[in-house]
Amino acid sequence: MKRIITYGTFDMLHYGHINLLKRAKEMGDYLIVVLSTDEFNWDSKQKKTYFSYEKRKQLLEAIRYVDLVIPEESWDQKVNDVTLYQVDTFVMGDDWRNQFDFIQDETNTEVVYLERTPEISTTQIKKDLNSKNLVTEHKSEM
Ligand code: C2G
Repeated sequence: MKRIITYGTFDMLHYGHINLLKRAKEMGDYLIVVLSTDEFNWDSKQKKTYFSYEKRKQLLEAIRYVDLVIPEESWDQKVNDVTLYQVDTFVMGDDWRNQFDFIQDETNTEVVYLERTPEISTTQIKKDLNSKNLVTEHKSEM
């Protein structure tokens, strides 16, 4: 059984995330998603997520491509994770290109970067929602 692993926050789940998870699963038989905890997001990524870890985990576990969701609590757990779970391939979007090549050097796990889905991001969704609110607020005052 070919085991794949990927990491992320997956806040406000969108089709860019789904495209990544679909392609990652197509590379093997079993996909592990290592999901950033609320504490890790805040302490290490300065990210305030809209959904809590439990809600983001629930969403991911409902996706047909995902076989297991475990917590990401530190930047430094990846080598242990791929060893413990006997992972064949580590997959990330190419916004992370070269950032995790050390995993290939230190373990038997292949590292693959997949092209990001353009235009969509959680940050963009938040920006668009804010700008639309401004427009609707303006209209309601007219
Ligand atoms: N992604 C994508 N296309 C998008 C948006 C995201 O392919 N339009 C991919 C990212 O490249 C990443 C995954 O979806 O591989 C999850 O994205 P985020 O939730 O933004 O994850 P990130 O904050 O980059 O955290 O230790 C690694 C970190 O946990 C990664």
